[in-house]
Amino acid sequence: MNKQIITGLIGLCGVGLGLGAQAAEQSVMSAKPPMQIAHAGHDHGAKPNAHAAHGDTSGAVASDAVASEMANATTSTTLKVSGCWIRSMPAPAPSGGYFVVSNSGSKPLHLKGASSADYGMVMLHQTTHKDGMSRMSATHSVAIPAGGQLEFKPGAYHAMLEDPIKAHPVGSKIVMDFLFDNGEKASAECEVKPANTRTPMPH
Ligand SMILES: [Cu+2]
Repeated sequence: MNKQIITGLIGLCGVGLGLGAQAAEQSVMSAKPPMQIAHAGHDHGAKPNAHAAHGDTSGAVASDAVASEMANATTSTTLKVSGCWIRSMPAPAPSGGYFVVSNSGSKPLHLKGASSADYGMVMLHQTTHKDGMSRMSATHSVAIPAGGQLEFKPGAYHAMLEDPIKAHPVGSKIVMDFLFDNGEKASAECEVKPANTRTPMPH
């Protein structure tokens, strides 16, 4: 993973955005297969083969599994997704999706995945910061505390929306569905915002 690609990944995750990051993103997109994105986020050092095995489950296969489970899921009465927005990026660059998941139930639950009819693939990502570097990795289980909430935001957990079905101009609304490990789902309407949208500092 060379420095240019890592810079691009940071841009994808919304930590830093600019024309330079967008240009680097193009090199990420041409560096398929997508498992390289998941690979970038792992830091196990001495186990490259374990990375590859994990990466195989992180892309389109996992996305298909989410889609079929989503179809069978019932709409939750205790899990809600609010404040959803999507950072507009020109295709074929992936766009980041940010939102707050709240759980008014008495048990902690996990977000397993997300999907949208407007995108070919939606993945859950986590950005981590270590030794002055930001990395992102695919994740399939994000804990939502009982009676609490978790914010998906730039520089932290986020959704990555890939393969847009059509152009999504700034101001348009996109429906995203979210799948949880109790077999329930939630939907949110997400507003498309400009690429340079700034977010408040973590609080
Ligand atoms: Cu990401």
